[in-house]
Amino acid sequence: MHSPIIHEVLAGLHATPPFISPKYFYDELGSKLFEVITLLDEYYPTRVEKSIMQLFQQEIANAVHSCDVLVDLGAGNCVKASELFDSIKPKKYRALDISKEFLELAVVDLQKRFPNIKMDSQICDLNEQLQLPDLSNDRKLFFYPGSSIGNFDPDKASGFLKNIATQCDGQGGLLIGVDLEKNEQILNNAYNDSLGVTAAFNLNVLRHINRVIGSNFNTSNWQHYAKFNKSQSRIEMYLRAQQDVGIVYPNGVHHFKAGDLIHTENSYKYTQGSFTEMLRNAGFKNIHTWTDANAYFLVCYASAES
Ligand code: AVI
Repeated sequence: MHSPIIHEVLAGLHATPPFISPKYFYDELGSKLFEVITLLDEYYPTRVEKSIMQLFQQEIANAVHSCDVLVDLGAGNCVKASELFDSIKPKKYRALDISKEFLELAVVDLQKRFPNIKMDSQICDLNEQLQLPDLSNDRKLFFYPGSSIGNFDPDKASGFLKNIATQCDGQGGLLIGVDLEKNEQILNNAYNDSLGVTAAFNLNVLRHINRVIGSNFNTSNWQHYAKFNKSQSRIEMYLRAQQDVGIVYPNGVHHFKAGDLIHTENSYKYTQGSFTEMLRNAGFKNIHTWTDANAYFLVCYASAES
């Protein structure tokens, strides 16, 4: 019998079309590769989001008003949240992420720089129901930057936002960054960078899967493929088999033909209107929005208070 995790991964590989959950991108190397992606010329979201956060720092702080605890959903290296500390002045900081080693090191480092903010970390998979031990009475500012919301399908994204609105329990809110629809070439370039870092990030998922299920994927047999799907308004990322391959795992083998695709990620792009409507439908009462001069990216503060 396979463990539930192995079972889940194998079910994805045997599905039509085959898929691997994007959560498997973020092992130690994958988290580092993602950090490098955020520095690439073509990958504008991180840079543009940062410029919006800086330009409107005071307006954002005024909208947020006060914050007992900053709950960082998908903290990564915690840099983005730390850039809010001076203006938002949280009393506590809770960093959530799926990648344990990476997160714990980042929080230890951050605590040294900000000794007056109480900090802790929580390993969690945001695909599962969110639980926040010990924070039930605190006024929370949820922070979900980087357009990670775009990696959920819209139904799942709605459910996630509803869950956050419920956790706010009538106080505090959500500060969130969302990538906007734009020229297709700019979108395609952002996921097909000239240094091949996104390709390495995508291929690395196979190394992670080998460790998780004991398979023998060879990254040199696979190629990165990413393209904007206009009708769904999303970047789709795949790994394409370059030749016929048989993947061996304990108790089985799975054959892929040359040209077969494994789907690894969707990255949905929203319009300002479609996203703010989603926030309202989730139960948030007041929505503040900020964008850049090119309208590439949107930052929203969705307040749970009327
Ligand atoms: C984490 N997430 C918002 C990134 C995105 O743009 O969808 C992940 C990524 N995939 C390829 N490049 C970056």
